[in-house]
Amino acid sequence: ASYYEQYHSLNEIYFWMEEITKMHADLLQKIYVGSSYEKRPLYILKATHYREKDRVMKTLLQHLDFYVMPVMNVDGYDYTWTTNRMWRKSRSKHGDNKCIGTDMNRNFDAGWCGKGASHNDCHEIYCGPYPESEPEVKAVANFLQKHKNHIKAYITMHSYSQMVLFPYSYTKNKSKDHDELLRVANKVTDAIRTTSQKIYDSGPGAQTIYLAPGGSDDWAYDLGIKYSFTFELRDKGTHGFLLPTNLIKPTCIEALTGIKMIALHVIKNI
Ligand code: 0X9
Ligand code: ZN
Repeated sequence: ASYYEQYHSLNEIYFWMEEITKMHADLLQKIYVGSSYEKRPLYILKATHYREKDRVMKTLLQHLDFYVMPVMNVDGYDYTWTTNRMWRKSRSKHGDNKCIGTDMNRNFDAGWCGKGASHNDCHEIYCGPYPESEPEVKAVANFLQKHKNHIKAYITMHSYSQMVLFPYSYTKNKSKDHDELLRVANKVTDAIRTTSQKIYDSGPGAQTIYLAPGGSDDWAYDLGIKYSFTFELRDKGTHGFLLPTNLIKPTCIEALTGIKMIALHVIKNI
């Protein structure tokens, strides 16, 4: 199996980011955007310009740049390799809290800590002591804020449940772009069904999965980034968060199909 069909430790991913950006210095840039609670660096890769073999990718890269953050929760990710494979939260400790970790997808300043999040630091969906209390969340929010005028779309990759979600998740109210976002999400799930026979559901987060305030998708949307999505990748619960290695590749192909559909829609509407 290739490098991309295996799971990698955080240090391997750091090494890979360094190597790939050196190897393709003409197309790729590594941008330092801040540091984690445990002082690890946070990086975003920027991919520019074509010289691409894939026809659709070439068209997309002629019109758009892609920013990719391979790992946002660097501390938590490392902890899943050293100590607890199922760790979800950050690794921060606040004040006299009893427990470690804030749910980064409850820590953005969008309907922060309403119904669907918890003020209890020992819970998996702890929203943190205040919005953007997590340095990783602050770093992503700052980056989006700084680039909001030229960011056309935002996609955050999660697992699992096979869904394409869009705002809102902090309220059951429809967003003002609901109809268009539903059309785009349906284009994504249709394309995935055609290419991989896998069923993904689509809809606004609060109605489709559950109320979950403080998410990055809702925050990016309210910042003015209309095409804001959460992909919940494979599977639907058979393996859950422990997706077997042989399913990495087909899952990535689905994710990429979705990204392409969104990017094509964005290009048409620039
Ligand atoms: O609960 C979440 O944060 C996401 N599901 S997961 O199992 N990957 O944790 C759903 C996120 C949907 N979007 C927002 N809540 N904004
Ligand atoms: Zn998630």
